[in-house]
Amino acid sequence: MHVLKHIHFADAHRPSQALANGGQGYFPADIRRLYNIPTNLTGAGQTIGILEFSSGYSLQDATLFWQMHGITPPNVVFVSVDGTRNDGGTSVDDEEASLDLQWAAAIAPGARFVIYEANAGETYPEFEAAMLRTLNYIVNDHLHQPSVLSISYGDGEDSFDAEALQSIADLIQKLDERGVTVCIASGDQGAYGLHNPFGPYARHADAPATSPHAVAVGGTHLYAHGGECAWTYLGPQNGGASGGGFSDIFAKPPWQTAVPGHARGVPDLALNADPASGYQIVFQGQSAIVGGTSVACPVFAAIIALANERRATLGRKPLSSLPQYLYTYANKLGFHDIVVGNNTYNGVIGYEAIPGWDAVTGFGSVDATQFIDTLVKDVP
Ligand SMILES: [Ca+2]
Repeated sequence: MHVLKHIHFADAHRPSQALANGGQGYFPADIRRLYNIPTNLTGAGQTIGILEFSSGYSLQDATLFWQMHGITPPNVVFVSVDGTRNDGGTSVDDEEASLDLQWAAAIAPGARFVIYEANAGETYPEFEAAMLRTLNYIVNDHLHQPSVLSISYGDGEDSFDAEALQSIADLIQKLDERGVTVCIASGDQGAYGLHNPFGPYARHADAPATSPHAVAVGGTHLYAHGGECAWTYLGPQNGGASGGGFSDIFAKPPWQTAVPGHARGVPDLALNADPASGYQIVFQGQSAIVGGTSVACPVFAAIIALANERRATLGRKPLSSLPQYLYTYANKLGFHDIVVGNNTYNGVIGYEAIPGWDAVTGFGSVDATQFIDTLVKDVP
């Protein structure tokens, strides 16, 4: 088994017309502008935890990326959950940790970053165990105390043991109750949802993003003028589609009144993820362009750190129960509703982006200024 990352490189052999900056991909300043991210917040005083499974990073790559964009390198702490070392970003499997750190810090450069590293193992049960080990570690990590976590790993629920997924969801609920918002990528294989391309050819929602107390972050295609459609599979040039659908394990939480059916629906929201409108990173000394809900997730986690920073200045606790409040305050949060596209993938007919919540992009992307204002003023 390979590690279940939700990352896609842009296809260098099929350069997309949509890539920003003359084909270099989006820069931090573009994403800040297009999502209206407040310029007076940096995440100062906040700690963002990033979970990595057998994926290391190079601080040299990250520092080069930040310096290219005028970002002061943040404080980065490496924490090994189980003795797994940071391999320094030297493996081909290290794009995940690299992009997570580079882009979360691009949006919240004043925050402190804690990289929780664990061994992914070789099998699904080993990966489940690594996820449980890491979440348990963070529950007991009174030293670093992150207020938001970013998890860009997962696979269709069927790949995992239902009991293990329940245990993971219980830990996520415990973290959320303590003021740790857990953000999880909804996957890059559309409604099909499996990394394994050989079936079964049916709809699979992605775990652990289906955990009811996690925020599931899906994917869009972001145009340079700011309009968006769902990340929709067009062919090898854009490699995937926004993960989304309905859980076979978790019932619909009471706050998902906007969601059809009786199951937990994902994603809750979405940000740019299509590699054809991808993000620049520096990897092994070179510029590269990446996409995937793997990037949308740390960008969203960083926006939550900005909201918590503003809440702290007003004497308010870090956000808790955010998954619930996304639905309660959906009309005030400044969502950009996405109504074009679908997540059909690998021969499995997916869902359509429609007005309001949909199982491709959730409520859509955000106007971050309005989103944060509501999270600070209206959410207890
Ligand atoms: Ca919609």
